[in-house]
Amino acid sequence: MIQSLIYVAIILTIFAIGYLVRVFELSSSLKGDKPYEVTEKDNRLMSKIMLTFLFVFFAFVIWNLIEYLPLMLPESASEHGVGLDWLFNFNMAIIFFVFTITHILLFYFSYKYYGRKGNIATYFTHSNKLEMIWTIIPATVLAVIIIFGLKAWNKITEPASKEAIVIQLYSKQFDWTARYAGKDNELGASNYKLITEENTLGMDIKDSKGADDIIVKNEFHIPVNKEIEFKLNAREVIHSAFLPHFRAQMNCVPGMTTMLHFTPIITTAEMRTKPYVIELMKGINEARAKRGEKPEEFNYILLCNKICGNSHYNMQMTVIVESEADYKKWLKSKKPYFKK
Ligand SMILES: [Cu+2]
Repeated sequence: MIQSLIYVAIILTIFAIGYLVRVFELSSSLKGDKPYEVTEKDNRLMSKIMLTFLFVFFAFVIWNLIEYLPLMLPESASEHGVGLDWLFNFNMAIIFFVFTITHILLFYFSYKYYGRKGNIATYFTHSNKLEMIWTIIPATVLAVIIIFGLKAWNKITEPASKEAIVIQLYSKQFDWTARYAGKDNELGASNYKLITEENTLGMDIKDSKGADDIIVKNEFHIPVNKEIEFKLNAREVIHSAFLPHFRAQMNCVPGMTTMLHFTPIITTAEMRTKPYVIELMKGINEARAKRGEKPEEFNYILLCNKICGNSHYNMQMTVIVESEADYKKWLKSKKPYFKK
């Protein structure tokens, strides 16, 4: 009801503005004015507004940088992520450089060359020099970005080494399950037709490879400096495994297995002692305290990055990176799924 009233109010306001403009036009024509004629005075005023906008706009950009840069992700916790961060910063540097130059030119020129009577712009139909400049420079910059980008992409998606620890990340509305391949480092077969309340991943009990598989919820552990290969699956809709601290993301698609591999290089405990992370958590915990929530410690996280339904926002799993010894101890404390 209120919504339809709002629509009616909006429509009536538009009509009212239309009539006001008409009244203004009629009164001007009675007075003999030409309301739509743009005078040099109008142009001068506009040029000053343009110049003012340039300064206000850049002040806003700088404020944004100061306000939001401290909320960026901490340094990459994975080996390939260091290169990805470099590529990201390289892109941002180019964007920021071009953005600054073009905006200064755009608004400063609008100020300097505002329309004056008798002022005629230089006119030419063709310039080879200009064509060369705006073709070769962007083409070279784009080629460099694409070559570096492809190299980075191949690093994440090429087949993992044989020694990589295999972990399945199984996504469904709205949680994650991790399955470790166990001693044989091979995941047992599974089939969606075998899914029951007990057997949520649809594991095939006849496949001996699955006998040592370990299933964990809520939190999964990985050893530092070891390559981890993730095999990603989804039950019903497309989800996306997003590990922001490791600069990794891959879609989880029903009916197929997608893959992703990386090597973590910083343990959870080490990351918690980094000055940037301490500062970041201080800010987060101050905000939590204001809402009456308990403080929390920094943790790596696996998120779903596809809007997959109403509880998508809370589809997450904690990732713990620890020494190999601690990881082995933790894994030992878990029983294989079939031996419960
Ligand atoms: Cu999801």
